[in-house]
Amino acid sequence: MSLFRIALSSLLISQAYAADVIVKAQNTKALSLAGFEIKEALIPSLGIYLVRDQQKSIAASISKARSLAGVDGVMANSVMQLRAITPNDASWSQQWGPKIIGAQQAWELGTGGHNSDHDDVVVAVVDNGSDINHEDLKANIWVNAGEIPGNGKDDDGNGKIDDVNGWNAYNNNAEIPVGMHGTHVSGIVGAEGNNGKYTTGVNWDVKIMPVAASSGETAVVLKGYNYVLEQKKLWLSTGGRKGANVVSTNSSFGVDAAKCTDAEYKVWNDIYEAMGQVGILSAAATANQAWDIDATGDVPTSCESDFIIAVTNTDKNDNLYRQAGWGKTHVDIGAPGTDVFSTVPGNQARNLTGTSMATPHIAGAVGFLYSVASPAFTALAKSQPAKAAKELKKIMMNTVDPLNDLKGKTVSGGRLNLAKAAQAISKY
Ligand SMILES: [Ca+2]
Ligand SMILES: [Ca+2]
Ligand SMILES: [Ca+2]
Repeated sequence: MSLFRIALSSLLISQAYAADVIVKAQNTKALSLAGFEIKEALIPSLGIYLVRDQQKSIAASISKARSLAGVDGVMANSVMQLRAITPNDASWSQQWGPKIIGAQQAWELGTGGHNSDHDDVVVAVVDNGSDINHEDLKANIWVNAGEIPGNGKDDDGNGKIDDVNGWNAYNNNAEIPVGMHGTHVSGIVGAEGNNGKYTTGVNWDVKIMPVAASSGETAVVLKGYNYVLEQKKLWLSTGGRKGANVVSTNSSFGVDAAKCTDAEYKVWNDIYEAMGQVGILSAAATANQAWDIDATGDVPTSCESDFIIAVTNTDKNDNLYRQAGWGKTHVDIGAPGTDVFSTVPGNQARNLTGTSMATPHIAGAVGFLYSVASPAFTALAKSQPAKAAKELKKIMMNTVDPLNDLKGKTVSGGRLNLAKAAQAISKY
């Protein structure tokens, strides 16, 4: 129960074990005489016991125990449940996505940002750029602590000049373009939550690393991913003093009907594997086509790496969107992607639809799960990052809400349930 970070005053008494009550008594004699079975001494030094009797209702048992001499206090043996949290963001009412994945319950365990060792959790949004000055994003954009902005020097020695917030692989510089698509995706991962403005991301708090690299050109894609890979390697090798604790990439782009095994795309799989080895899962959007991509192929979602989480698009009725790919072997999971309200450039927000919108729910969830994971999982993520990543993916896949529309069409057969995944990893 202590796993739930809820203030005692906010507990919901939602359920109780029939006829079990907790009493504080000077001794157990009167209780025994009155027919109470002393089940357990909970805190012997304070005279607190768990007792049971044959009354049909808790209220009757409580009232009977209260009537006894020497009994100082009686209460129900309540079971706590995760209480739903409602953030105050202006457009929350339009955000069906977080609601359907159980984010409100998951947020009882934490709202993102840091792991149990207080390290920042970073999600790399590999896209066409991001409006890093958007009022609902700027607090959650990653900052490279080792880099002095705008001095024309590579202060942290990673070979990239002035890379303060991320990287632009199109132009080989640190200027992050303001991309509409990437801004929307970024907001789904981590628009600042509960600040009264716009929307909330899956994470209220997280560090988003914008990497401009979504492209049909493999060279650009590889350079973008390589930036992420090198930052994570640096973070691991310096014990967190340099680099970035990237746990997930979001890739809401791809090549329709392409085979990952073809020579020109084979290296894509290699980079997902390399990132996986340092504990980075890659959430990838499958095609916006009513296709079985096991048959048609797709890059990257038909690539074989275990570190890819291939995502398709479900709507608010938990149906597979009419223009979204599936694949029993290659498409892992569904997530909200239809009419998703999120941030767009110029301090705006709007609805967009696509596997592009589904995928950042998963990338955001990966970041979120690292933030609520148990200390044992955090330790594993440092000592064996690849194993931790696979364990996290397995938990996410095993805790989905099964959907008729995704049965036999996806590996997991369901849509993300963030609350269940969060509870599982918090007990890892
Ligand atoms: Ca640098
Ligand atoms: Ca610099
Ligand atoms: Ca907000």
